Amino acid sequence: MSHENAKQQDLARATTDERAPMSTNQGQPVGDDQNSLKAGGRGPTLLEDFLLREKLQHFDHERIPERVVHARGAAAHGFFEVYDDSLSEFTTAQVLTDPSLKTPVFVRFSTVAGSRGSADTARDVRGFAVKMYTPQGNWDLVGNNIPVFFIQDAIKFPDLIHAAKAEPHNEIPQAATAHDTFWDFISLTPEAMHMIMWVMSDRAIPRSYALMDGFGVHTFRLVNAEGVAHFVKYHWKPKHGAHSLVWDEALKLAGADPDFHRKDLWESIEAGNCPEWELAVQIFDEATAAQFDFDILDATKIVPEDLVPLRRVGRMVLDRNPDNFFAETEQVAFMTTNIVPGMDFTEDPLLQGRNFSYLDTQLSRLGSPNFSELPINRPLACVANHQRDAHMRHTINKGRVAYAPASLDGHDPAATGAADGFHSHAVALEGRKLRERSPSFADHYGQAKLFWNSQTAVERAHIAKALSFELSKVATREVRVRMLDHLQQINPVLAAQVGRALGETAGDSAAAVPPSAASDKADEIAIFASAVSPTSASGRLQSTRGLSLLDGSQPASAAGRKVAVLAAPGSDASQILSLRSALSCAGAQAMVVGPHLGPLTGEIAAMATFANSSSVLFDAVFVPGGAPGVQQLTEIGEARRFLDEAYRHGKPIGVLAEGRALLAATQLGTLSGLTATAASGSSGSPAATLEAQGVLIADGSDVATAVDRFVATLARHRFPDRPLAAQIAA
Ligand code: HDE
Repeated sequence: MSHENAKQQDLARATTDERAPMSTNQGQPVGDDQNSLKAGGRGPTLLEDFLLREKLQHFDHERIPERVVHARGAAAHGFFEVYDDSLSEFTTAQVLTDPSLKTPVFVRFSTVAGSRGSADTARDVRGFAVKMYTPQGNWDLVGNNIPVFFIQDAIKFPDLIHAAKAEPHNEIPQAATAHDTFWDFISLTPEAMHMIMWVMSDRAIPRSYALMDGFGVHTFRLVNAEGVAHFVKYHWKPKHGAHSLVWDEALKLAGADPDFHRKDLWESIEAGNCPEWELAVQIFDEATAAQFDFDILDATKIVPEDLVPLRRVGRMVLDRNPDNFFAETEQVAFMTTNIVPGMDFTEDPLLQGRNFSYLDTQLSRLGSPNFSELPINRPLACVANHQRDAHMRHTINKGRVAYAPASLDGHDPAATGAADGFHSHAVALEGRKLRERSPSFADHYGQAKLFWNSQTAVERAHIAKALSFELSKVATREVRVRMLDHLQQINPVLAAQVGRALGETAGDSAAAVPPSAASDKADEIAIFASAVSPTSASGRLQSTRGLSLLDGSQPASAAGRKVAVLAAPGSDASQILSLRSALSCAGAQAMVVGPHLGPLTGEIAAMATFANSSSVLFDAVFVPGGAPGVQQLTEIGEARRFLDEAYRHGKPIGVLAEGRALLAATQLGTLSGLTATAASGSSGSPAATLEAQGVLIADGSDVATAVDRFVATLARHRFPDRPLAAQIAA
């Protein structure tokens, strides 16, 4: 039986058919589960009613503790395959070297701080935990969408999490770091500054799980057949690029659709737009590591891609939604200790602490050391050892030998383990026992600067905005000022701009400009435009590729995007059909939003209304022609707002033929001087100016070309530096 079939069958065995005649958990047929057994029609209820007791007792115990971190998550099944056997130079792990293997995977994405019911779009790190059911046992790569971490030593983790979570006296705020205890801890923890730059960047508000990077974070080891080890960093690169929301959109989405990311993952898979990533590795030896000006054991540091380029070695596709959220997504138990022969840990003190923690946490969450027997956790590889009993044991071990060495019943006393079993790499160790931080972990600002320098001006402006937002929510002035001191060490203009938002003088205050609420005000972007040379006079790397999302390195793709088509009775149905088919060819989806649900025009029906949706739920907005329809839309405030808000959030907008009149009726139309009927496209006209900002206005003479141009614009994701955005109230 193939690996994959075995897993399918395994999971199928664990499901029950809900359409079968009802029974108790003991298999007794149930005749009526809607009325309890009573003495007389009006009671009392009888103690002998085992049907009632079982039903209530099970319900009363339905909840298990949520994860202390990463409680809010969504997951999917899929597979991983390597492209070739080229990694066999470095490792004996079959999953990384055998291209004929299609290894089943289960991947859980999560936010960190919020509880199970919190909103998906909170500013937060995203968990990116991959469980691979390999022939050599389970390999869990329990990573994040950010390649570094807040702290260097696991002993600080409880403090970090206590500070980041809702404050303990009143449980406020939910799923947010914009509060005193978090920033108090951070401002007293300089090692967190690099991570803070990432968390305040747009990386912390991804567009979707499918459009974000993943990272193993720590440096790990790969070990080859000769026992030679190399260091490795793992990266997941999304096939359709890494893209983000904008902050105002993320805030609004938390109300409009708290399940935004969860739903996107689910719906993409149901629609056959299966999320896909490439696994990339950075592999280097001890001698190379010794030359870096940072310690590869320090999880607050990346290995810059300019020093060690990525090598793309395989791909992972998520193609099946879970059947049951609790049984799979909730009960899955990831553990950093799940590695397979040919891999090993490093002495990273954060990783070492994690290796204690994850096994431990499963006991309190899942209640028994037999959690590994749950269908979602069970390996496909054969399990054979002398561990026995404990709560909820499923395996029925046969025979009397539960020990080794043993000679009874055919056991071989000389057999102590598999010849090709796991061996820890024989790392040379020396030194005294001490409780202190290595001096090689001491630089806390170098890579924070590297990250800052590697960002575009727009991204820097967003970081400044995010810091201004978060710190403005901190009530204690000393904490705010302490943070400004750290920012000053990273970049004086950043410190000055955030200082200005906080009413403090800091950094290069001559450069600071009055802050606005909108994310992309031109002068706020311009102050961050200065470029930095890639290396300093001393040869130190000052910027590197791989850190910016807006430097043009992301692949252009419209796959997985959702477009709102604003329509009403009388809108041009054939234009909508053209758009729909062009989008579907590109792996994107059109959803018609109208004044009411159901049939609108021709064969077009509205799937959403202005009352139940808004532009934040979409990646772009399109308005077809058809004068009567457009006329109706022009009179609907929400329809005009749809376009204004989409413009403010940098989203592609397309208007065709008479659809132009709706755009002309918006704030954007007024501010840009666009009229309802003027000829489009002449150079210098408002339409030509808007087109350069991703707002396409076409006259309807060539619908096919107009629609193709719109899809190409959609593939560019966002147009972040729109000059009129700050003036639009939406
Ligand atoms: Fe975790 N982490 N963590 N963490 N972590 C957990 O394990 C912990 C760290 C990460 O979808 C817990 O089963 C310690 C770094 C993910 O189920 C817990 C330390 C990274 C997930 C735990 C760290 C992560 C967890 C909570 C510092 C990125 C969700 C429930 C030493 C590389 C996995 C659970 C899922 C979950 C402990 C630091 C990622 C308590 C002690 C660094 C993606 O065991």
